[in-house]
Amino acid sequence: MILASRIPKPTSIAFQALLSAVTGPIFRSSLSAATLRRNRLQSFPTTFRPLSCHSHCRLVVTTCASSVSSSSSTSSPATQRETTSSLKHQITELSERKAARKLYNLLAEAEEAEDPLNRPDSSAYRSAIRSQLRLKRPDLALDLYRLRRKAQQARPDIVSCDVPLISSLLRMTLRDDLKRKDRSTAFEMLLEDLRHDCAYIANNREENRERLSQVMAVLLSAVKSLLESGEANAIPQLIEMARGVAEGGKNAAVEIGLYNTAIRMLGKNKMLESVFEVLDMVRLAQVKPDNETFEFLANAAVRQVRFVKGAVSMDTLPEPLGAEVAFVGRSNVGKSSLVNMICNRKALAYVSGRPGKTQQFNYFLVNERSPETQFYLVDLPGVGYAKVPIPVKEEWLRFMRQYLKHRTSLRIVFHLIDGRHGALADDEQLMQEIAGYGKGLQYVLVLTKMDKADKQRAKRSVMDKTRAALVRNGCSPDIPIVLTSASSRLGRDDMWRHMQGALRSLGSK
Ligand SMILES: Nc1nc2c(ncn2[C@@H]2O[C@H](COP(=O)(O)OP(=O)(O)OP(=O)(O)O)[C@@H](O)[C@H]2O)c(=O)[nH]1
Ligand SMILES: [Mg+2]
Repeated sequence: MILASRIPKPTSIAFQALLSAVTGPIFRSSLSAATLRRNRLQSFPTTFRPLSCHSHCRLVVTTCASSVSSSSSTSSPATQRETTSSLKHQITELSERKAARKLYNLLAEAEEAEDPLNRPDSSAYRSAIRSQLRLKRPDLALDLYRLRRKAQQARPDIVSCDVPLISSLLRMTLRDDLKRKDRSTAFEMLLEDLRHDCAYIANNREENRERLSQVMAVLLSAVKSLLESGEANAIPQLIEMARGVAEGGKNAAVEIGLYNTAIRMLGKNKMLESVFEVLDMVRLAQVKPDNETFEFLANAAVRQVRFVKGAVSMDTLPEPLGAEVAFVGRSNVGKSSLVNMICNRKALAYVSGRPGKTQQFNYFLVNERSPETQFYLVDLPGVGYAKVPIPVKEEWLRFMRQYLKHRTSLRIVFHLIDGRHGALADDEQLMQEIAGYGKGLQYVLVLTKMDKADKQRAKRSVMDKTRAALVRNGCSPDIPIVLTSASSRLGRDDMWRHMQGALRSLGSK
């Protein structure tokens, strides 16, 4: 009855993980005749719904009520409507009287009713749980949710996963002062249900456009709540789920503000790896990042930065730290400007229209107070057209060659080339040298001042020419090329993406 062909191929490991929880039982229909007879749904078409249950999960088929005989039922739909409305009336009344415990008992007793049609339905549960939350009784709200969950195992008419409800519960559970242990048990349960919903969405993307965004919003706000309550352990799980949802493409789009908040909060909690994962989601969900996105990213990656030293020879270099990132290129190409852009600072490195401004290897120490993520950014003097005496220029060049070749803590070299002109003779020479430096060094080409080369064709042509120059000079054609502009701040995320490798190897979370 359940056809494997209706289940789209999972698109990621994350989804495979999610799906592995449900695929086993997919081929076992849990639809018994009795279940079908009990099915009271008025309007559901034939569809798959994941059923959350405690130890194992199943997919059940809910079927159009009209096609199902209800011969075993003693009550008519009219009686059932009466029951539901009477129950709802009592829920409202108890809620107004703030009788939280009685409200719980009401549902618990109704759940025991002999005739299944007299038991609370999804909407009765939802309104009772919401009342408990309004009455600031997350403990009872959770107890009711557990009751509903248990009932759900036998009754496919109870909506399997109610995202808005789970969202409210998550928020309240995390905000309210439940005991830590209770909170984490509740959190695990809610997360499990959400995971089932994610699996369901993965299988039924098209029918679930709205749900994609809804789940994404819940996951992102759960990230925020967890960080606020200082419980970051579950975050990787949440992020993995959100990533799975984001792979649904633009259907999972929620406003950029929600992603930004997650980035900001994760950054504050020094969870840089997760920051990049959220950035990946932004891209997957085809949401347009805004200025805040990059600002929060820069703040997450660079918590403190200061100039520490200007070195003029190998002997005067500072003691190596975990990692070092260098910016090389012709004079005036925009190296110092890019350092400022990356760090989200205006005047950290001195910028000038006059070529040859930077005259020593300027070392900037990033994240001084977190030894596990600290590293150096090194702004080098320019090669080529510097208005400095030739012997000085030659000395810089010699020093740069030694540095690039022998500085073992150097992880990435960003080679900047003016995007308007493409690679010149000095650049080609540099490419040739770096190509011979071995594999340990990550080499990235950066085309700068792209605000001035804004025609799409010009961009394409300079990219092609640069790639050809790389190949001509013995470099791999796979060397990444990043387009940047210190004026429009283009390429901030790409620059950070490349640096992330170096930071990761420092053991940042
Ligand atoms: N329009 C535009 N101008 C830029 C950009 N980046 C840098 N500039 C300008 O280019 C000039 C040189 O910038 P710097 O950052 O000092 O260049 P540099 O490579 O550090 O130069 P040296 O220190 O001399 O090697 C300055 O006038 C900057 O304002 C950019 O992306 N767009
Ligand atoms: Mg400079």
